[in-house]
Amino acid sequence: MKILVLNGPNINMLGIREPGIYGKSTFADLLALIEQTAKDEGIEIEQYQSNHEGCLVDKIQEAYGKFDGIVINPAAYTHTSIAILDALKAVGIPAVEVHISDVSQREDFRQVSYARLACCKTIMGHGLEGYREAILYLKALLEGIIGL
Ligand code: CA2
Repeated sequence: MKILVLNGPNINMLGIREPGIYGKSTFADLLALIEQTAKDEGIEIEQYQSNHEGCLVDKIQEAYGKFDGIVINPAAYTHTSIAILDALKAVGIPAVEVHISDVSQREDFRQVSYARLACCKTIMGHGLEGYREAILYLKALLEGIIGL
């Protein structure tokens, strides 16, 4: 089983500012948590972060035929990017949307998620742990233990 974990703009700055919203953990901590989850669960995982919308679209397209699932935190592109939505729809790979913060309790402009329209589940407000939950959810889905 191969899962692609994608992170959008500024996620690489985690832990540097706004600990009240995103916590004190760093991006390196996030990468390590995902690596450990992959090891524990016997899943092959590739991680990719970009500050550029087109690079994220390219990575989603390249996942076609190679990955069984996608975990994606599109960050600010969540609220603006029809291109990421279309790419997720185009590849048709089961995808889970993750947000570190609870975007439902934040500014109005964060209430829209285009990516969500192509995702089978959204996990928000669980901090970095949300990524682990997303991976476990995809694993159960892909193994047929749970349904959509
Ligand atoms: O809660 C999330 O995971 C978000 O996707 C994080 C994005 C934000 O634009 C989304 O609305 C919700 C922001 C990524 C991190 O931005 C930082 C800002 C300041 C300091 C460090 C990171």
